[in-house]
Amino acid sequence: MKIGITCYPTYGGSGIVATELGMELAARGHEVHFISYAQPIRLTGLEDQPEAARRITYHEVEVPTYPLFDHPPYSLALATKMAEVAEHYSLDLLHVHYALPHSISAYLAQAMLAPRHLPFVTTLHGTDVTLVGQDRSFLPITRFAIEKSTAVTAVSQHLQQVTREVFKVRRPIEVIPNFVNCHQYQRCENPSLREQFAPHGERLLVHLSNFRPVKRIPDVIEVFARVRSKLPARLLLMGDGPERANIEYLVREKGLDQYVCFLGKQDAVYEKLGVCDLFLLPSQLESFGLAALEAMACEVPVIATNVGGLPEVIRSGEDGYLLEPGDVEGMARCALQLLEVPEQARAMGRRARQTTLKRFCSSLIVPRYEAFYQQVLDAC
Ligand code: GMT
Repeated sequence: MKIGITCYPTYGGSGIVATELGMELAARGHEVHFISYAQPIRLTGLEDQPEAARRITYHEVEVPTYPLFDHPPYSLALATKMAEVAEHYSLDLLHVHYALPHSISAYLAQAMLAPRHLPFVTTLHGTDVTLVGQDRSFLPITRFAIEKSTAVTAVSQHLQQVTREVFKVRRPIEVIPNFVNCHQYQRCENPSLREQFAPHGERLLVHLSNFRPVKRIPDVIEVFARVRSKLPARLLLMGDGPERANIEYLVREKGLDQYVCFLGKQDAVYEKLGVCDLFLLPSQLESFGLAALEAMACEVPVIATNVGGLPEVIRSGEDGYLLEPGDVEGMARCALQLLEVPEQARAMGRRARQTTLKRFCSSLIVPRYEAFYQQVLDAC
């Protein structure tokens, strides 16, 4: 198949899923065209797969600037590029990740190419529905985007249900969960890296996100402070975003700065996850929680919240623990219980890896996308 993929190319779960999907599809023989305003950040490591790399093309969307345009019209530039690429490379379909504005651009591209029919699949990732879609001003256009898509997928049953409730759409929404490449994401005992982060054999906790308020990173710090008061421990914070400065301030205020390491945006997150003992994700809401899955693949148990799609990913008591948002006391108790007996944490981490292997490996999920595309094409 010849597939055009559009996503937000910078850090964020939806862009990561879209990029990993494109690379996996190319490795399976499909021709993949990424269409976006910047090269997707995870589009790396292709030197090791020259065959797949030959099947991947990146098309940059240039947004015209003109004094009249206070707001450069990205959605229109994207629609134009989608139509151009679809025509020139005879794409079979477009797959857009995140409803706004990508589905609307795809809808326009489809209209521009008529009478030729260019189907487009929209994958809903979460914040496009739960945050953006619920802003009243965006609700009608998000609903329109969902209705006009040739087919729609959601990354969890929770998101499927919320989408139906919020937008009152009756059309089918296929649940295809997120995935992780289980060969790449695995535990890697790397004593020198671990020593770099925990030089005195301390327990190593980790959090990875785009540092947005919905992630509740102050709760990560609260839990860590409680753990650290009982056990020697260090905390790695990976990622960056609008909350970073507040968190740095909070860490200093609590006198924890020498125990907390801000790594910023990272490539090859699996290398760092693979030396950690415990992952914290105390989010207010997660439609899936890709970062938690990445940790689980690296045999790192997860303490997260009992919200959104997280219970579909993490079995509380097996792969980690799920608690109510804001329950930092409970999270600290679970963390201590696990970290006080390191073998217990390792055993839970190994179970988390088993869950990942059984349910979320790219080798299981990517074929579901292929089958879904075929179904879409057969119905056209
Ligand atoms: O979490 C974010 O703020 C970013 C957002 C995105 O679209 O990049 O993440 C959403 O999509 C991810 C990939 O499907 C999911 O793993 C995240 O749970 C979801 N975030 C939320 O629902 C808050």
